[in-house]
Amino acid sequence: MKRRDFLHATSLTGIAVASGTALLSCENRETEAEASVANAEASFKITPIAIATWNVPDAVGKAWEILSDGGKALDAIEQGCRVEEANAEGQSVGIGGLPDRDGNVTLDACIMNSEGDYGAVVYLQNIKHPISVARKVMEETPHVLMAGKGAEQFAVSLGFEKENLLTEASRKAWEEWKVTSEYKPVINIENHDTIGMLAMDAAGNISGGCTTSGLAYKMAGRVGDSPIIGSGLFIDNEVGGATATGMGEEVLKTVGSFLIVELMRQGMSPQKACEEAIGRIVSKNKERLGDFQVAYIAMNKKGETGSYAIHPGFSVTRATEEEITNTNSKHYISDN
Ligand code: SD4
Repeated sequence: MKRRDFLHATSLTGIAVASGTALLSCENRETEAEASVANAEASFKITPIAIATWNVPDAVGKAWEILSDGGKALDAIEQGCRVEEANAEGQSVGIGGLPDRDGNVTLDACIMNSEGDYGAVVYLQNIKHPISVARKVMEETPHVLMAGKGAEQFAVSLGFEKENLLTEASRKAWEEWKVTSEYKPVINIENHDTIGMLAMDAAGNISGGCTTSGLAYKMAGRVGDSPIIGSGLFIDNEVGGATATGMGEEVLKTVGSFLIVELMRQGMSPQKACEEAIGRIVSKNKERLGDFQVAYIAMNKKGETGSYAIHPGFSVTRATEEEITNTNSKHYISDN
């Protein structure tokens, strides 16, 4: 039963009840109407859910805390992502992120709400929580995307604190890298805390976020897919959402998250849509598949989820009423 029909059935019940004894066999009709409303409610029972790329139980746990308390998906996303951004041991997001070739930690993030609004920051330095700055861009400016110094000044003007994001461990890793200075992204090396997260709240609204320090030892100025609408993240609250991780250049070239949402709009399951989006990348990179990883996760309005990666090693963290789990994703390499 469609939602429109459900509302229609609900108003019919109202009419039947209001007519009271004037209607012959009214009792039966009421019972029928009640049964049909109960069925409709069952088929529309919204169960909140949060999923994220990689093994991030603390972040997804935080998001779940908010969802299970009746909170909004957007708040769950922001608060969940902040957990990993603040984790100094995670070397691919927020504080502790591995720097670019020049030793600068530069952060990218975006957030999208169920109304289709979007905010993002790219090449942000010295601010630990780019996901929150992205939300401020969305909610408090006429813009959607802010970069570098301007984004930093905007954040500082709102009271965000400036701090050194290069931890001792990440500085050491960079010093070691400089010995050879060989730029060769290693599959799943950051295994992993770059976080793409999707959540549906009890009202059935979906939001998403994505936050990262990008690829380790990237060229100064490089920006990946994560903060770019349609590539690293896309939400359409009528359909669902998708988010990406891995080699951003390949996600950008195929506008992967938008593609997945559009495929779901046409009726594909989240799983099949993720597989199709990975398939597009695979078909264009047959000769160099061994060089990089890309993975997607997706969720539709029924709360069904899917994930797919090119290589093994990618996993998805999921929080539902029952539990928080981390499961290995299916991937192209063993399917072919
Ligand atoms: C990027 N997609 O900057 C990000 C990095 C990432 O797993 O997700 N790494 O290309």
